[in-house]
Amino acid sequence: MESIGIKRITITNLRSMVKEMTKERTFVFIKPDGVKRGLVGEILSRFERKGFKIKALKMKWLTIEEAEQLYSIHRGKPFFKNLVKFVTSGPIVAFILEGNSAIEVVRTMIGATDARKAQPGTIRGDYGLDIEANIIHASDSRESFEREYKVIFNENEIISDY
Ligand code: 3AN
Repeated sequence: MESIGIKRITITNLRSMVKEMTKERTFVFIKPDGVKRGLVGEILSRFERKGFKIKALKMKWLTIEEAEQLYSIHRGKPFFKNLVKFVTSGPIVAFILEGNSAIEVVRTMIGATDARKAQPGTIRGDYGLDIEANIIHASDSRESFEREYKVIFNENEIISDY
């Protein structure tokens, strides 16, 4: 009886247990240039088709304080002021994605920071032509994710499993 019970647990749950263990979240936002150019649907669609689950989604106009918080690691760099000005120049669309190795996979999908050098097939490679107006941001580590998503989302705005 006992061994049958163990066997049943292994077969029916193994796949979902592995999926659960490899699940990771990342924070992404489409910058004002991407929103103004009408790329929201196209970009969300790429992530959905790839297999990521959207766990939270919000359109908003960042305040200067929020932008400074999001980019706090760049404070003091020569481009910081222009970066804050740029990301507050129009609304953004922010979201949290969940899936296997989300941070790494989404970074690959968005492409290099300098959109002029980003590979064709990546979001920046296909739609951007600039290092500032580079369409999209995505967390580059778990630490960045933990810091960044809290600037935009409350815990109760993240949808639990569906
Ligand atoms: P990424 O967005 O690829 O993570 P970061 O974190 O190095 O790149 O830079 C954050 C943002 O700061 C970039 N998306 C870009 O808009 C801006 N940025 C970075 N480096 C420069 C630079 N040398 N000149 C102007 N803007 C820059």
